Amino acid sequence: MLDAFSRAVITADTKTSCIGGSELAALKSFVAEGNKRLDAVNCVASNASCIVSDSVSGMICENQGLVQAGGNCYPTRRMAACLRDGEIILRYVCYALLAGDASVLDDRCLNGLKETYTALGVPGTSAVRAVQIMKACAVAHINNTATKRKMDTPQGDCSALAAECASYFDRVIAALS
Ligand SMILES: CCC1=C(C)/C(=C/C2=NC(=C\c3[nH]c(/C=C4\NC(=O)[C@H](C)[C@H]4CC)c(C)c3CCC(=O)O)/C(CCC(=O)O)=C2C)NC1=O
Repeated sequence: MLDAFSRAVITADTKTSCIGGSELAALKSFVAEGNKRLDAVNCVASNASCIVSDSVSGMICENQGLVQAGGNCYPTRRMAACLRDGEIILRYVCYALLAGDASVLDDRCLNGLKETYTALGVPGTSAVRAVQIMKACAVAHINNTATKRKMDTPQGDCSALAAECASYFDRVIAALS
């Protein structure tokens, strides 16, 4: 598992070069913007159950066969497994956002997930739909535009962190597609 710092070392090492000006500048800004990053992670993590339940219910609204006999969210045991998976995925996205690197998400969550889903008959297109909704929710929470759940954080521009978070969801979508 890597973070922004160990990633910079590995990248420099593969080029057999020292960590130079631009890499140091990037790490410096990672540190300088650290509080913003922590707030962004907190915006998502403290709204996790809201984000997950909204996404799974949105997915089901659009495809109600999922909760009928034969659907993969039927019976309640599967519904519970689906909600749990949504929480797991969101948690790993939060770890990646905190570390500033996707490797924890790739290695510990996404590796083999598509194969697991295929083996269990979990429909990938529905899982992707739930992840797309989670992405929209998380971006809104980071940008503090989720009107009914405003966080009491200093006002500032978190669009770069929102985009970074969106990119982690895109990795999940790519891994399940
Ligand atoms: C390391 C992180 C990690 C992940 C990611 C993980 C996923 C994971 N999801 C599973 C099941 C499952 N996952 C789902 C999920 C869904 N069904 C749907 O229709 C939706 C599309 C979707 C929710 C969005 C369901 C329904 C099951 C149970 C399937 C079954 O037993 O038939 C299973 C099989 C074992 C179990 O049921 O607990 C695993 C291993 N486990 C882990 O340890």
